[in-house]
Amino acid sequence: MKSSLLFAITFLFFASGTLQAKKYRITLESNWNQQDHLATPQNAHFSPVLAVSHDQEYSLFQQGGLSTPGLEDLSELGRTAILKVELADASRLNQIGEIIETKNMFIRNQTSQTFEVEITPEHPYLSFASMIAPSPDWFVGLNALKLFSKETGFFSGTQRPIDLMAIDAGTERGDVGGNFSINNQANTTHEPISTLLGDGFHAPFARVSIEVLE
Ligand SMILES: [Ca+2]
Ligand SMILES: [Ca+2]
Repeated sequence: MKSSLLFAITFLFFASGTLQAKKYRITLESNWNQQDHLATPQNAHFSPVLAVSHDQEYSLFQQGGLSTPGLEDLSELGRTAILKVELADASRLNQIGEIIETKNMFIRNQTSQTFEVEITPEHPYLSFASMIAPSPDWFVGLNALKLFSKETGFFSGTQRPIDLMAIDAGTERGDVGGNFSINNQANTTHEPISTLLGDGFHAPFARVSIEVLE
């Protein structure tokens, strides 16, 4: 009796220990090329990635939804300051786990980058965004990829690379394939966030793969 109770306590201790957190390595690889995307400007780059682990209340972006001022500024100019204020607000509501920010990735001399994000049962989702730069208001990103669930635990192993198509933040005009310019007219009212279609948008701009770190 005594030993089985001890076993139960020990088991619970280890079970909860493994439930606490896991680190994931995220690899973002550029696929931006002249042939698929009609042009690769001299300064073609992906702006600093802003990545977060979060709960189900928080949303960095959602297809069909409207951009927040923070996502607008990231998508149009690659800036993260406003988004970080929004994240600080969400943090106060305990919606945010970890926040990671990388550096610009100029595709002439760097075509992939990695960063690590910690996932916990409390903040089981991964989201990130990075501007396709220069562009009117286009970005690549992931919205709420679930890496932990109560039923199956932490995602383990390696996620096959996910294609990241160009997403329109809906805040600026000029959404024509090959228009890699930041000088475009604003949309007077924001349009829903949507994947860009047509010439220059058929192929992913980047791919992301995710692997658990033991
Ligand atoms: Ca747009
Ligand atoms: Ca704007």
